Amino acid sequence: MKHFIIGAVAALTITGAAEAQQNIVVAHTTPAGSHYGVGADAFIAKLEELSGGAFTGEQAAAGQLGGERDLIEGLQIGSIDMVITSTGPLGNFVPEIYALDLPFLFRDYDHARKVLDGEIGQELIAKINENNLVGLAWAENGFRHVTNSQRPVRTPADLAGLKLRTMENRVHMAAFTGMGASPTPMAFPEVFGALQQGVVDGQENPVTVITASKFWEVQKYVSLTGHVYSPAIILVSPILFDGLSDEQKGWFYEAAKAGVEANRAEVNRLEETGVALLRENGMEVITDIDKAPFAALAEETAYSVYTDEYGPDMIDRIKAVE
Ligand code: EAX
Repeated sequence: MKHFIIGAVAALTITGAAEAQQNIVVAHTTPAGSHYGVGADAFIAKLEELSGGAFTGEQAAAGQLGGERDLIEGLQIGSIDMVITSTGPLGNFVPEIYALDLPFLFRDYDHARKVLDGEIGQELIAKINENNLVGLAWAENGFRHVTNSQRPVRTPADLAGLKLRTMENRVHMAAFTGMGASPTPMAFPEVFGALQQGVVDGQENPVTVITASKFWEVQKYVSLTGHVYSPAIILVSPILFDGLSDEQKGWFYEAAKAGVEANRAEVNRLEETGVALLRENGMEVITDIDKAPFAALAEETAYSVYTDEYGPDMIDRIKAVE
């Protein structure tokens, strides 16, 4: 009898708490300590603070809930709350986003952040919001570089015959076909195993991801090609978001800003320290790369994927941002 009473009181307390609290799961594909993980933690901390604990949060890191395409689909059907994802698979849902994945488009980090934080970034978030998704803010993955297990890559000729994993992104696949590699699209959670088993020879990702995923365990060479800037975005399920009050929505936007700030600071840190880490872990880093021939080939094949449908206006506008 005594036990029964204690049990009943405890159950009431838990029920009360459950009604007041909502736990938000932030899913992504890289490890919990990565640039996305740091961003997710900052988002969660800010959301908890602004809501006075009404919202709590946790990460579902390292692709435990699926690859980025699966995660985006999950947002649309409401099985996933929130996602931090690269734009890699997003063009499959919102084709206008392909503009951001064009190779050799952004000059540097300042240029990319200025575009994404400005009018163009807002316009593209509006497009995302028209497609059964809610974009909160642009975050960052970083400039991508080619790694492989076979040989140092310095010129497009060195890519010939290399089986290279790309994201599930038509622009990237076209770019690598143009540069002479054999692109193999694959979801990120499968990449480490595919490299390990030799299903593919190489892959391309920013220093952020190469270090977080310890690709040095399965790759010998990294060429600092910086062939494409990889944006990331913080997305929330429209099913979750539509159920929030305006005040609560405001907390999510505010918390997303804190997430982006922490994420970009971590990208900056890894841009400064990451290459040394790759060397320390035995990778041969190829830095003497003439990007011009890569750019010429990539642009020839990749830009038309976007311009055939939408014309060159957006590209010109992005390039014009100082
Ligand atoms: O967003 O798929 C990729 O290569 C991405 O860069 C990775 O999932 C992080």
